Amino acid sequence: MLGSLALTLILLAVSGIECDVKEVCVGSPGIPGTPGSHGLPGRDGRDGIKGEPGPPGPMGPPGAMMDFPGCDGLTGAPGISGERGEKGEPGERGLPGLPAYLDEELQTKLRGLRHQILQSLGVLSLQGSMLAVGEKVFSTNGQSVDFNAIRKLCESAGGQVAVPRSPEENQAIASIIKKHNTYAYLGLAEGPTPGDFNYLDGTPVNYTNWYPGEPRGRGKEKCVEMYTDGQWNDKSCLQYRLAICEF
Ligand code: MMA
Ligand code: CA
Repeated sequence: MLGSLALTLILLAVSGIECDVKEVCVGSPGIPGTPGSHGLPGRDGRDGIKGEPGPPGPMGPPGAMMDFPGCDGLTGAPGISGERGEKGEPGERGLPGLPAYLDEELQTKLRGLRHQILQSLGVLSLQGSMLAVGEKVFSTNGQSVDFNAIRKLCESAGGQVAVPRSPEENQAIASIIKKHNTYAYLGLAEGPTPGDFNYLDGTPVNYTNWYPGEPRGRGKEKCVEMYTDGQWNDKSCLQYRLAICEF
């Protein structure tokens, strides 16, 4: 007698229909079987990383072949540098250079410098910061201070207290004074003899423009001021007068 499951399978096979059929268990599972025996050992693993070098071994006994020294050891580290040596003799003289007028590079440099100087002079003149007369340039900072302060101011700027040595220079200084509507000290000082005036380097004055009757300080007025009309007066050095320098 065929069970209903077997009958179903037969019917399915005969009809040509294929499908999976799971076994359907209705009762409780049986007791698990006993575990199998251990398998065979696996293959060896890969080598481990290299260990630290061991400590040096003890020194060996003195060898029998003392006549044959071993090879040299490795070269030691370089020592610290020695002291600097004395300066050597100058080298041989080089070839003669070109005359300046044939040195194109030098001429180009000089043309550039000339251009820059002319630019600066143009700007300073236009701003009224300087007045050029021949080789000289006069300039004021607009401040009125005593004679010694003017001397220091001018020297610290690389110049000297302005002093006219010609009618043109006198007129130029006078124009600055008029513009500031004040008087200015000139770069002159009375020497030991009353009435004798010198430039600040000690050389005697060789151009003057005294106001009529001056100098009349008789040794008591050791400085010289310029009035707004350009005439000179000997005067105490402790007044406040316009600082005008020349360069
Ligand atoms: C002041 C002083 C002098 C100058 C006379 C001119 C009174 O003194 O400026 O230096 O010579 O005036 O009168
Ligand atoms: Ca005077």
